[in-house]
Amino acid sequence: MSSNDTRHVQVMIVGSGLSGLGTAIRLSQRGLSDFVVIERGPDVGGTWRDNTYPGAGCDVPSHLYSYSFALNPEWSRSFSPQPEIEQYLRTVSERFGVRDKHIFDCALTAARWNEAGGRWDIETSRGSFTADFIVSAAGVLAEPNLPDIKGISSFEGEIFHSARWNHDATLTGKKVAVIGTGSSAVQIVPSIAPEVAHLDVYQRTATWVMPQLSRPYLRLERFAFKRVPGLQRLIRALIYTTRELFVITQVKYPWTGIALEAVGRFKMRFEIRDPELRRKVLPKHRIGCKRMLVSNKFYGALDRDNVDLVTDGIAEVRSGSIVSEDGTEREVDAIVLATGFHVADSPTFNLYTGRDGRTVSEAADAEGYQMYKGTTVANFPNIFFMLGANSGLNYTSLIYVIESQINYIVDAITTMEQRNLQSFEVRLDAQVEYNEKLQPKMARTVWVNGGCTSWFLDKHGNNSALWPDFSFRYRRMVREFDIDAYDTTTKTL
Ligand code: N01
Repeated sequence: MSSNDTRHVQVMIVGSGLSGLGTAIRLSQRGLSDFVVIERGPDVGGTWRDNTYPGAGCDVPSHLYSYSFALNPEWSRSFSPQPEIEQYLRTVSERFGVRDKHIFDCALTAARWNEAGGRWDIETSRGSFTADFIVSAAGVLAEPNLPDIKGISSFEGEIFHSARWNHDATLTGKKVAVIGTGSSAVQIVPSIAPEVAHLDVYQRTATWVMPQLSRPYLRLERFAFKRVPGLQRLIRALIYTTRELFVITQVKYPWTGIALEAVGRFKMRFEIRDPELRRKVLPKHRIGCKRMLVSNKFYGALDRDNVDLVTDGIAEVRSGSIVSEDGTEREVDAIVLATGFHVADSPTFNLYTGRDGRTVSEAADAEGYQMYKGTTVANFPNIFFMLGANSGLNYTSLIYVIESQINYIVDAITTMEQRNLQSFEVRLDAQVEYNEKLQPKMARTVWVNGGCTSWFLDKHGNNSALWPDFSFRYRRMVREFDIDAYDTTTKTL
């Protein structure tokens, strides 16, 4: 690794989605310029660059789904479509002057902690680096989960994952299957149903669907967002507070969940004519156990004459058909895999090797996927995992957590500089104590006792994805780098 071509940086940011881009901007605002962002794709945007499926959009209101330091009066709708968010991120990267800090089409291939040097040795598809600190901002919903279904590799038609939409494939007039009924599928199904000849939607688990309140903004409103001082901040605060109440549904008081389930049942009655279909889409778990879906068009699309909801499991895929477990064979020209992502088992975690020679994945296999305050891990000095274990939110804007973690990271790096420190590593006892306090809260949530499985759970059945409390409490917890929880070493001359 120590060839002359190896470039040293103080901070290497891996990934340029919302987390990595935001970190780059805040580092440069704090006068820290010795950093680079490597991005495996051709541009910034992360999940909002990759998910280009028909109907893709955000189910968190636009004014909250923006950086606090880059409000956007130009949002065209109350809930933004994917192309607008992707464009917003590109514009922000230009406006804050961090594009030239990026190396695009550059994938991390390995990062190993160098104990003697007190730094990371890093291999990428575009050369070697060393770095004092790594910010892993690779994204939670970045690695498509491709289902291991018998015969799937023998399928001869078009087949692709929702996050890798093949825009060259024509679905118009074709027999199409969508596998999965999560947040991606509820947007895809209504978008393609009117154009395909026939659509089979394979549902493994029915999930609660809530009303979608999206509407275009009037010109007058957009004018006001631009001209009325504080208006956007006020709207953000109102949306933030309303969304924060959702956590009560999932963490605290079940009666609010019962009320929302009543809304869900009413929606089914109102939007679905076929009683058999209504029976099939009625969830068996408590609302919020899986991420609530948001759509006014999904049930209507399932109720169309050219759409069938298949609830018998998939037994096999053949060259031109899908066979369900009841033995029915359905011909199909194209398959869309709306089957979600690797989260706790993301392949990204195989790339980082810590002080004891184990990768993050190996450590997680042995001890469970746990971190300290959702971002640092014992045995892995000088690295931050953005949106790491138990720092996700499923009811409000993830950008709120991202900006909270950026505060912590920037404070950590400046503290290390001010104190002339070389390395930090969270103490194992601090990490264990933190998680021991977190788990009883988690045990009360609907995510673990609501009668479902979901991508929130790791392979040990623990919810290692979500933060089980109000998001403002998370922000308060990481407002400054608590160096006492860390072992540190001093720089040598
Ligand atoms: O993925 P998912 P997603 N055979 O994991 C099914 C965010 N997001 O891409 O429920 C058959 O939710 C699986 O079935 P089951 C949001 O945070 C946001 O839809 O496991 N089926 C499920 O139905 C979201 O939570 C937005 O039984 C299989 C589906 O595939 C996250 O992304 C939009 C299967 C996967 O659902 C992920 O959403 C889109 C198999 N082998 C995404 N394997 C918005 O803001 C999996 N499934 C609107």
